Amino acid sequence: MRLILLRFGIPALVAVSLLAYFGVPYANRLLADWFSSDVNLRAQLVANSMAPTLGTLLDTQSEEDLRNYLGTITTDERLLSIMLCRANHTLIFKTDRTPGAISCDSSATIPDGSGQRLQLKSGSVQVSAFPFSTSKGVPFRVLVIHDLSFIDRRQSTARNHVFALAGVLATLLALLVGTLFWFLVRRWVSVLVGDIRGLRFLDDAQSGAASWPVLKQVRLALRDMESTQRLEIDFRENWTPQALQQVVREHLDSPEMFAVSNREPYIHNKGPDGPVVQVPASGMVTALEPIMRACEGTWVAHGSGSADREVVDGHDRVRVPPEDPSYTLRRVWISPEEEEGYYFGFSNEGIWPLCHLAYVRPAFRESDWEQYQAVNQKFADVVASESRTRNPVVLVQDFHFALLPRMLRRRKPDATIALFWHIPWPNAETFGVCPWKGEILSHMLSADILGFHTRHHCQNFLASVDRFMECQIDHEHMTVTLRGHVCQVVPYPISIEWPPRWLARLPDIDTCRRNVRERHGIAADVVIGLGVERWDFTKGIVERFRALEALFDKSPALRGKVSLLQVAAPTRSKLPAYQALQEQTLAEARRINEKFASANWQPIVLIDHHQEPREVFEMFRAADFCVVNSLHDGMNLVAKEFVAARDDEDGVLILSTFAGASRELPEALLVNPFDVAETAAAMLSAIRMRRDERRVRMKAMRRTVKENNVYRWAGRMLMDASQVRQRQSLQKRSRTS
Ligand code: GDG
Repeated sequence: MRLILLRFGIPALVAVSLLAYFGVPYANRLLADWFSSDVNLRAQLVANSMAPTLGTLLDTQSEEDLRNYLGTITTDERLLSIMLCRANHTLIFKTDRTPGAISCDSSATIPDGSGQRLQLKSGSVQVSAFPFSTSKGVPFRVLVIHDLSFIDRRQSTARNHVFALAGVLATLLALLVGTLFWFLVRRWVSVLVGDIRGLRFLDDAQSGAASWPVLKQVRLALRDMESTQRLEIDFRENWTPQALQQVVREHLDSPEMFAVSNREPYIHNKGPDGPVVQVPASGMVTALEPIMRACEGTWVAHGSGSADREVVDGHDRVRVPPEDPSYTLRRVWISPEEEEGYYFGFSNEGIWPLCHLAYVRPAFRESDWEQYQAVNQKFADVVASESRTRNPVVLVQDFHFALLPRMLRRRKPDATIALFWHIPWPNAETFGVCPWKGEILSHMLSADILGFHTRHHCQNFLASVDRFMECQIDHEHMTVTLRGHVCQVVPYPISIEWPPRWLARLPDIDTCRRNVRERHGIAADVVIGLGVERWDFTKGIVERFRALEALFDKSPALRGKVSLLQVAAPTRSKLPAYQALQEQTLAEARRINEKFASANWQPIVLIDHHQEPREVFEMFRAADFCVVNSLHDGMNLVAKEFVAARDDEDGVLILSTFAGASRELPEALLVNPFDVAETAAAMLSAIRMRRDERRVRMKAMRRTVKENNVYRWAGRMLMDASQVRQRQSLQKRSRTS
């Protein structure tokens, strides 16, 4: 009703007011002019017909005759009175009803043959003057006075009619204009909504709609706005937790935020004096934890620690980080059978080797797939039941939850869902060996945003979709439309917090070097090479040992002068491939150490257990060079952490070209990890590199990691999520209007 009033009532009111203001006075004036000239004509007829008789009567000077004669003439209702005046404007005679305000003298200014309208108290009159002469030639004027009150009456009737007509016309006009405007706006909105979806900016450039100038301007403005937002994100130099919070507040309107992952950020294990907290060795946790600290919200993850159940409340929730709680960890419990099938089986024996070109054959078992589906559904249900709002923002992490986007969408249709894939995406041919490729792709495509580390991974994903799905792919805008749902495929290179929080508690570089040497038995004059990773076959640990062996083979002078300190944090140890890797690693370390070791030096110092983050960062600060020679790696955060730890602008990074990080850190010494000789040569270059070159390279890498920190990673993804939400709410409005 309000809409109708706005659309039609107001324009009609405006039109009637305009007509009343300008139209009615104009019509009044026009009518008055017409009537006045009619009355004047009538007066002339009367005067002309009286003239001969009056001439004779005036010569005889019989007042009685004049009274009788003029009395009969002024019986006409509208002819009020007649006055006869001399040439010197004195009265000869006037009939009874002559208004007192009119005299021969006051009418002297009326030109002969014309009339003048006068407004008297009793109403308006018109006085018309005509010159005549008596039979004897004496001049006199006849004033014919007409009553004009009938004109007033007619004017008022006419005004009422004009008002009524104007009202009807204005209403019709307003209806017409309103309807036209409404259709026009609807058309614009629908074209703009299409544009905003990002699908048709260029496609319909030829269409009629695109040629509407206003629409064109609005489109340009929209595009400008989007690219300004993008620039704001891309060129903001100082990405901090506060900047990220600002994005969440201003662009997303502080929504309910969820992160979902398999690995939890804090694990509570049983210790001799009660639960002990452990930060797991996981790139995903390293990246996401600072984001959740900044954005608060709820992190839903598998409760895998032996004391996890002891510390949660009645809703399986615990506030973390333990030392300064800022967000909620919601633990999900899964049975040993579920863990076996979903985690060890499908995730780690199926998808992990499928996505990494490390030449480990993926295993696909029907029973694993069933557990994978069941656990994905369990997590979707937990997120849906934890959520108190209609449209939360859900950041789904990694390959453990490929099915979650669709499962969650069914429960929360208005949620904004982003799935970030932390590992590489293989080419279509490789992905094609997965028996459930269609199900995986279609579930993933229910997300609003699919993030990968590199454009290359995005392209591999689009190629897989192209090969195995019936849907519409827009390669230019990197979108996939499946059953009307648009999913954006975007590269977001992940990173670390800057500065890493563990650095704050560490001493200066020299002290760190001393501590590490002392703790691991490395002499003061020995160059320290460092490797830190989960004990995974993709990380190239064995290849690294062989490169070290090749170095000592080729440069015997370096024996006794260089040690490789290797942290291998046990991971997925239940799986045969990982057990075999651990055995092989230990055997190779033993073999190489036996080959070169001396009384107080050994080439490889292997730490085969989990380290605290503080210890890891102390090693980064103590090392002369760090080797990251992954056979295949989505990004690799160890490379970035090493750079971040070096506020002395020293240390050399050796980096695999098959790690996503190599795209951002070309100042590292880049190697093909399968080429042992090349890796050995890079180690030699690192040992021999001059201080000034080390500084130049490290400085450049530090700038990159500082600017492209994890807050920017999340900021870009959340900005895109905010655009998705804007589009969705526009679509919704256009559907309901
Ligand atoms: C996946 C992708 C991608 C290592 N040992 C210990 C320990 N770490 C920490 C490191 C680092 C993290 O674990 C490893 O991160 P990466 O990125 O190197 O590797 P993945 O775990 O395989 O991560 C990878 C990442 O996701 C993010 O997207 O970069 O490509 O494979 O932070 O410092 N931490 C502790 N003790 C250890 O013994 N506390």
